[in-house]
Amino acid sequence: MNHSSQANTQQGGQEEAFELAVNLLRSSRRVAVLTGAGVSAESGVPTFRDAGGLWEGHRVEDVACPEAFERNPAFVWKFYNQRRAGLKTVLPNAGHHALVDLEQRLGTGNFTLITQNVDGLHRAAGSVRILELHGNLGRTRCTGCSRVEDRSGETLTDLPACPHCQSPLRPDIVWFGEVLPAKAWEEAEEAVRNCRCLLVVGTSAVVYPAAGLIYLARAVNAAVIEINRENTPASSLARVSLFGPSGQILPQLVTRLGAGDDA
Ligand code: BV8
Ligand code: ZN
Repeated sequence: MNHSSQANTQQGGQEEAFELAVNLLRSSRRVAVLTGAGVSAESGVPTFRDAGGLWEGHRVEDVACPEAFERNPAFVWKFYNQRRAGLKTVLPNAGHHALVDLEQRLGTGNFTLITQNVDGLHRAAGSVRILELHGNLGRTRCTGCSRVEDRSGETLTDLPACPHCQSPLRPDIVWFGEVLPAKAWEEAEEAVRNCRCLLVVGTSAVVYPAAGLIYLARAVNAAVIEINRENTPASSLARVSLFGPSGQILPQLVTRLGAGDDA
């Protein structure tokens, strides 16, 4: 049965859904979390949907892909340099910090944070067990010698060259049509296969294979809890959906989880 409560419906629905979510988390020894751009929205990082999935009138999928980089690397780097510059002014929000608390409460080995985000905010907040499925805006990868380097905070030109072999650098990002990093993906599948609860936060659940992890959770009878501002394809798979901003909902969840301990 799927309990979902719109934040603006009768208080009972929200309270009942919250209670169920807290109980599901409390009774789950191992928890996996899948986050998307929505968890960083309250930090001021625009989601893909906010921009209507567009950047300078182009569909993100048409810019974030190898063909676009092949065709016009400077245009693609302009897209990424603009987002890299935006990261200098953003900080983790209360939702990121609540996920750090949850990891500390469950302990290493019982918590895995799988993120589609490339903004590095989970690590900045202090999360430890993080699997970045789609790469990271701070890192560059050389198209020649394949070296991956952390260049966070640096301002790169629109055609940066490798300091080691002078070949063109690319962002260390998984583009549409590219495979995900094998190790991160295998560990993400493993974490979901072994979890008892999958918390799905701030994702439109339309990008694959990441969204497939939600179906995997169902296949192993793990409880899926969704936190989002609106219905998504994950909502029909969720045992409970909590609708509202994750920066408010996550801290409330973790606080109530802790409160139950003292009771
Ligand atoms: C692959 C890096 C093939 C780039 C990213 C047709 C059907 C199905 C699949 C496909 C298809 N055609 C092609 C595909 C495959 C494709 C895909 O899934 N396309 C989608 C668009 C249909 N996938 C791929 O190409 C993947 N690779 O398939 O390889 C292959 C296989 C074998 C061998 C060779 C090749 C690669 C996918 C990775 C792409 N890279 N990121 C970059 O960031 O520049 S994906 C990118 O978009 C993000 O990383 C993110 O994952 C995704 C956007 O999703 P969200 O994070 O969910 O963000 P979004 O804005 O969509 O939603 C935000 C949500 O938050 C909303 O629900 C909103 O309501 C909510 N929200 C907002 N504010 C808040 C909130 N919630 C709570 N609180 C708030 N305050
Ligand atoms: Zn190089």
